[in-house]
Amino acid sequence: MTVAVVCGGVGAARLLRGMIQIVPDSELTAIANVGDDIVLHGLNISPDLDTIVYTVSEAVSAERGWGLEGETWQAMEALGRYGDTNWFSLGDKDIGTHLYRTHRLGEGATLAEVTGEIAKAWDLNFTLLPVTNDVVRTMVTTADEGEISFQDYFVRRQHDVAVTSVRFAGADHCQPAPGVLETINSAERIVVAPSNPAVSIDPVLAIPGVRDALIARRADTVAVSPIIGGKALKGPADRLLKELGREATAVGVARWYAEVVGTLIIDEIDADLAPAIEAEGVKAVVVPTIMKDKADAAALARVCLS
Ligand code: FO1
Repeated sequence: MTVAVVCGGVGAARLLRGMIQIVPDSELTAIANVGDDIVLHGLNISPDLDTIVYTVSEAVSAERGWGLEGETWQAMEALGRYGDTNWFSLGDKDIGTHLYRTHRLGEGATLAEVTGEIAKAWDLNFTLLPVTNDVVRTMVTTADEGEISFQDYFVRRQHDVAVTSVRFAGADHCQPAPGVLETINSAERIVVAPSNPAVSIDPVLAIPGVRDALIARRADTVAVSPIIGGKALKGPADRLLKELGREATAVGVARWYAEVVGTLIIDEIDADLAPAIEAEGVKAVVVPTIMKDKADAAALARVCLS
């Protein structure tokens, strides 16, 4: 079965770790968010793409969920000496990925081309596509400090500030990367990963043509709720949904996605919310959704395709 997975970072990477166990590489395409991307120290950093590569290749830091296992931080310490930005931690090994990406983009390669090269170098053989080769930046308006960049919000402020709105700067001028719309149009199943709807999936949908392509495929599109028992497993999705005036429950997620998703997979703990989800016109499927290991991820991936 050909499968397209619409991805943010950590939750998506964990689901993909299951997908690769049951979907042949040639039939699997991940379409990933690049709204979190940032240029720091002259380096092009694409956190969600790298989290996917490192997680699926079993190299990710288990403790952090991003970056590489067994990192050292000497380059960051050296930057600290010069008083340069060091709130965004780049591990010594991870920096190699950013150096390579920056070098290849400087040579004129597209982000999709470089991403393919990076994935291959980590022995990944499924297709990993940034949603666009162009620049889109997730921007967060805070109650107290005005608009700040996503990483400024997420890492520097540890997502511990009140948010009043989110926008995707530049999205209107972006084109989907080659293959993105074709994949959405032709995949037999489309899966929206358990990523943050407001800041990980919405920037993918904001690229012109992507939302409409998904609307046309709604019947074949399933999402996995990133909210379990009213809480996000990781990150600020629950808090953000509330601050943006939504319900921080699986029902709130169903409402958020109702236009593009025909089925929502929710955790057993939320079984009693199934009727309210179906009242939104979204079919609810109740299963265990917490991915503690590869076997859990494969089981959830199987449900997504069933
Ligand atoms: N997350 C943090 O909480 N602190 C960091 O210093 C940090 C550095 C970092 C470097 C490279 C990378 O690929 C990811 C990094 N992340 C860090 C994670 C990243 O900010 C978030 O996971 C995503 O952008 C949200 O999906």
